[in-house]
Amino acid sequence: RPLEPIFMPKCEGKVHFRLPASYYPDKYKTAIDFVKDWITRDCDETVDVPEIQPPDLTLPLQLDFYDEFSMFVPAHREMAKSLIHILMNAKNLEEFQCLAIFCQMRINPSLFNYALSVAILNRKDTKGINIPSFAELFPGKFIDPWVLECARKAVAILLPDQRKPITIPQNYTAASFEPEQRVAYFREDIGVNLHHWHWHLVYPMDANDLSIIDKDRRGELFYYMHQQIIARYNIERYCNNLSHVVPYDLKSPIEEGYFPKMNSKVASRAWPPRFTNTTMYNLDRPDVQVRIDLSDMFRYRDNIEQAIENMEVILPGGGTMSLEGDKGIDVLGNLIEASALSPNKGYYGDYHNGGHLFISYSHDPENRYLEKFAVMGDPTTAMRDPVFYRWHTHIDNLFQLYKSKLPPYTKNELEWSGVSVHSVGVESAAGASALRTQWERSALRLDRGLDFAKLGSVLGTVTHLTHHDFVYAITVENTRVHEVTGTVRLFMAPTQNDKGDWLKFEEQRRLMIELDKFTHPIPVGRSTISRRSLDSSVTIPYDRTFRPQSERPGEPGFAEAAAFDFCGCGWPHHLLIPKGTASGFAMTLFCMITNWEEDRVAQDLVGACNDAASYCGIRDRKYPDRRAMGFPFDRRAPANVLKEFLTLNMATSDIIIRFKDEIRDHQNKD
Ligand code: CUO
Repeated sequence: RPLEPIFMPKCEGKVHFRLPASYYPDKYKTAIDFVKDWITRDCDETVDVPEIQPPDLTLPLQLDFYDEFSMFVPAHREMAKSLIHILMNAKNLEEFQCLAIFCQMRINPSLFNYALSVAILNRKDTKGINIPSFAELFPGKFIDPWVLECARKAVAILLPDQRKPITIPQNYTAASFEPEQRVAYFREDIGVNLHHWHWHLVYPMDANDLSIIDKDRRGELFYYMHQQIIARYNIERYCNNLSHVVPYDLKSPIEEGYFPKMNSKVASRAWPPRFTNTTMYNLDRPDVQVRIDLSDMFRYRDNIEQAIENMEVILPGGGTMSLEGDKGIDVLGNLIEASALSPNKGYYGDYHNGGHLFISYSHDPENRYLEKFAVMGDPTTAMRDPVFYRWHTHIDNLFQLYKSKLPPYTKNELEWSGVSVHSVGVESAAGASALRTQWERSALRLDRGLDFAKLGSVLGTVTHLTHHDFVYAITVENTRVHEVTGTVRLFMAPTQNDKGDWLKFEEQRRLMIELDKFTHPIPVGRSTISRRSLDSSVTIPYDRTFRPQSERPGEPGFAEAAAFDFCGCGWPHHLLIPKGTASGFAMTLFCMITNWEEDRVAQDLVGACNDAASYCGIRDRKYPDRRAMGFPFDRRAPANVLKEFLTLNMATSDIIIRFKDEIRDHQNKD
């Protein structure tokens, strides 16, 4: 069990792993004698861990144990690359485990956890191994530190059955008169932040072995997944009387402040805040070997825009690479991010990552006050900050500039002759054409994130947005002579902005959020397709965000816990539907059915975790749809309003999202 905080009891599964003395760094040698009996007290069995050849940890050890790790810092990426390489090259599972145990006690915990998780997600022999939820291991990155203090006290003083769940407050980072606070429930949602962390874990930006990075359409997925986050956030803003996000390009002060009120578990310090109207300055941070001027960023941006204008990228030797064709958006995604697959980092820079760095060090660009990076410097915490959405809107605008250069889809490319969609609708307890949302209280285990925690769990309860389950009903007609298979594409977008103005097609298409995509047989004649919201290809089930409480075989929830590896990536199901409003927020539901024979990617999906493929892809497989991500809304169209865009194989309907300001307790369905 190499993944847990130091000295957490090692025998929850009743097995104690006895380590050779060579595993312990000097700093623990005396401590281990002291706590040994306590650690092994409840163990039934002891297993001796074999000696190993100590790995060369020179590079990863350059990061102090109590420092912060960020994959946006190039020097940290090099350390992570080295450690991932060591873990990936273990000859077999036993050596891998031994190396992990050996490294755990020496390497900075955040760096170690990142490298170990990437290795587990990419080694062939670790498929299905459970990665603990990051929110449980590093709760300080997700919740109010006061809650952790209570949890520490609870585990120190109370027996497990005396411990009551600790309420994790929902609104604690700003006063209610701060307008941005109206969407804090989205930005600070545990599931949203876990998804983002998990996505970047599944799609790391750098590694020695390029096969770890070079996953099918990863550059395009970087663009699409973040585009969808922005669209979803804008809709939440409209529901809360806020206007859409204003892009941020580092040139002016950031109007929004952000005070995270979180403590770092590792460094025992507070995450730095950012005051309102903070200006960007050149970065000179010798502590992380970062020295970059703002003018460099502006030059990179000009070069990126030039590449889009010319539809070709300049390569290091002076040659060029075309951005035309299906692969263009993928190349551009890797170039703008930038991942190690960028065709020319020297010329186009580390642009998107650089923006994260500038913003996250804006409170102390020269290390004058010895302050570490703020929340924008870590994918685990970045989405909490309003400026995340502003920077990513700027990034998305670059992708949209590229997409605007592509010809609109022709009627021929959109239509499917012989198949027409007559209607699409939803049915829920709120009635036909209506969806219901409200608050929900869920439990989260806190004890796994505490060093020296005694046996037994301590729970926290979080309050988050949720919606009532519903069913889509789609009426379709097939006038061909035989049954066909279709790809059903479901999206939703608002009809009006926060001011009540009706949205034009161009505005609406950028706000289209994917709800689901699935294949379905379409028999000859008229038929109805029924689909549960719970089966969405965008989301992971509730239990993968708020983990089952048991880790013991035989107890409820154990099997689901074991599936939390790649399968942890996916939009949290409780946020499938935007909040809506008390009086009802109007949305357009959109359905398109395309010919699966043209969309399909021939591959075997047996055993693959593919229930949240829309934003996360499928492990070791190709992205399961040949069309551009976001199709048919990824390109501009000559239509003024959505109606003018529709072809026979599309349908829309008006729906209302009604929010009820009540809290319910989550009921486990099983
Ligand atoms: Cu996910 Cu900027 O890439 O945060």
